[in-house]
Amino acid sequence: MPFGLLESLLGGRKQATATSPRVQESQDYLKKHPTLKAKLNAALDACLDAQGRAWPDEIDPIRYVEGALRVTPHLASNLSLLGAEKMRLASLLVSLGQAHVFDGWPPAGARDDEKRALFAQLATLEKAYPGGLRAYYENAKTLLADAKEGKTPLEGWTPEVPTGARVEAGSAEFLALEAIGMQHVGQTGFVLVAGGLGERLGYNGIKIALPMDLVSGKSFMQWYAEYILAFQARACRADRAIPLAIMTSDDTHERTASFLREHDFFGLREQQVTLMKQEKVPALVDNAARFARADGSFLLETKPHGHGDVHHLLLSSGIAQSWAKAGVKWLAFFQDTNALAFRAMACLLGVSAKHKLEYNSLTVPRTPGEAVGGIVRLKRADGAEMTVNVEYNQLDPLLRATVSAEGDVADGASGNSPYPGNINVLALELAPYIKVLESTGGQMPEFVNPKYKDGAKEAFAKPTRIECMMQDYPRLLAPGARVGFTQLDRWIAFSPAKNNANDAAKKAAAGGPPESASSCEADMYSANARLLAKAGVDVARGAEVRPLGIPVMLSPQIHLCPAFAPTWTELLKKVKGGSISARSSLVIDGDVTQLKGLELDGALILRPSRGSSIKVDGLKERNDGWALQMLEKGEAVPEVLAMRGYRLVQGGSRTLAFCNGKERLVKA
Ligand code: UGB
Repeated sequence: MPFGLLESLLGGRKQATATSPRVQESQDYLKKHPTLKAKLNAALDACLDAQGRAWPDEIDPIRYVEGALRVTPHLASNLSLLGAEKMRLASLLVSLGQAHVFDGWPPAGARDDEKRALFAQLATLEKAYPGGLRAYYENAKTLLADAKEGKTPLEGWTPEVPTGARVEAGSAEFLALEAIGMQHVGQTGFVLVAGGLGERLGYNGIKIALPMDLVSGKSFMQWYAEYILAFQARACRADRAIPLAIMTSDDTHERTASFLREHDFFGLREQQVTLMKQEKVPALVDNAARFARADGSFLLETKPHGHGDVHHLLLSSGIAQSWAKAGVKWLAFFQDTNALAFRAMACLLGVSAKHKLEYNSLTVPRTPGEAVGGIVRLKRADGAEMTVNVEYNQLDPLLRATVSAEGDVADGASGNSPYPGNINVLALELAPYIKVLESTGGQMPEFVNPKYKDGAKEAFAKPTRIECMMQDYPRLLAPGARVGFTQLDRWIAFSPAKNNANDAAKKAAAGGPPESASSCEADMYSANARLLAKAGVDVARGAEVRPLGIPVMLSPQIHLCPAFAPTWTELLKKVKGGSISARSSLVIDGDVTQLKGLELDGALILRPSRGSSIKVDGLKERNDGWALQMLEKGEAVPEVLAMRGYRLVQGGSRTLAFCNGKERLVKA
């Protein structure tokens, strides 16, 4: 609303200019309510103080007055608590049909701190969502109306199998792409989305603090930090650091910040790491998008808005822009518990750079029905087309409604879905990304998924909210934008820890990947065994075991730290021949410059300290070794073991940990 109108309403501050009946009505009303008039004056002063900031358009003066006094008598008896900004928020809520939020408020003097807490929460919610609470409410109403009518965002689109780079892990093409990727990794900014609580995993800590394997004991976070440092050591000048942004949420922020501080940022410089906290959004109780109130307080109930918030946050925090100024050309997004993603990172960046892709998602062959989205080329009758992720819950209905009566099934020959599986490891070119976000204000496509209680789709079983996903970014791009994918074998790129043991066992029994803490650990050992085998090491494989009913191959246990070989190319250069027995444990944790002819039957830890290195040439090591021991039912153990169902018993082992700042040759 222009100042003139508000001022005319208040009368006497300036010459009244507007004379519409509504203004007249409002003026009369204000005459009868001097307290409110004083409040409005204060609000106007606050706006004038804010140097030229216009009175927010969304404030209709009549509703403002009504909202404050007539519609919400509970608020009227609390006027003494409300300054200009609180008045603005209160009237905004009233104008959005949310006056119920103030129901039950006692007059000023009682529970005032709780009332102030609501306004603090509203201010946060208003700021966090692109376009504020009004935009949230309007988007929610539209999406809820569409959901009620059964409309889907994919209506009118027909799916096709997309084309992209399908690369065989370890092939000449893979190695060539790694080489290109390594030329670009020094100009990459990494983005970890770690705002999820991991309810499915059922772990009480933050997921990035979970040990990814028991032989090294390293957390996922340590692994990611070590990888970034290994890339940095190979691709950057000494004064340059590869930046990392971590998206947190109320559920993870404090614990992430203190975890990083406690571990001295795992060797990263503190300034290299930025945390950006995503805020939740109001939960909605009905199709009118009325906000839900939290039990036992005056606060609103809020729910996560999804990992798509990462784009808005990168823009609104200024991180994307400042990285671009510092010479960053690419962004690499990754999830919290998929350690293997980094084994594929150089290849992914290589594909992006080679094919000049604005957006490139890493994919793996998808098991039909699996809870990962499918990458699909969508075409419309008017000629429009786009290559996007179709989320797992939408893929089957889309296929049934268009090209396949059977829905989300295997393509016959391979046993896999014909649609590549999205694993949310994304490489984006930064400059066009910033332009797109600036033009959209960081607003992502959204969806709503209410669970209705009744056939008329009027009542919800529990409050819902609108959500967005990071992989929906290509939907914002203009036709012709360079969007692609990079398909790699699953063993080298994807094995997250997402499910608790019970659910994982059920998933495995149904023929899908278990994605538990144990399978994630086992798949890392297996990938390392395969990598060494490809470099000519004779690696024996142990038998499958079934801790907590989940079938996994946990032997031998091999940990190859990023500093040893962040790429397959480097691993091939450093490793030559040798053998590792099935009962062995090998931990390479530091600068091992050569691993030639190692014959291992037992446990060996190579851990040169920073600045020192180890060169192995024909070392033969045999000792009692370490063993994985299955837990007894109900045994009292730390959570990280209980969720796995086994422990590591450290018997005889040999550790080489030189620290003299030189290279030490270790022979037979
Ligand atoms: N995350 C956040 O940071 N904030 C949030 O609000 C929510 C999550 P989930 P989901 O690779 O297996 C995704 O919950 O949503 C972080 C893709 O949509 O584990 O079931 C969270 O901390 C799907 O297409 O995943 O499914 C975690 O790091 C497929 O790629 C990440 O976002 C699937 O992941 C993912 O959150 C998969």
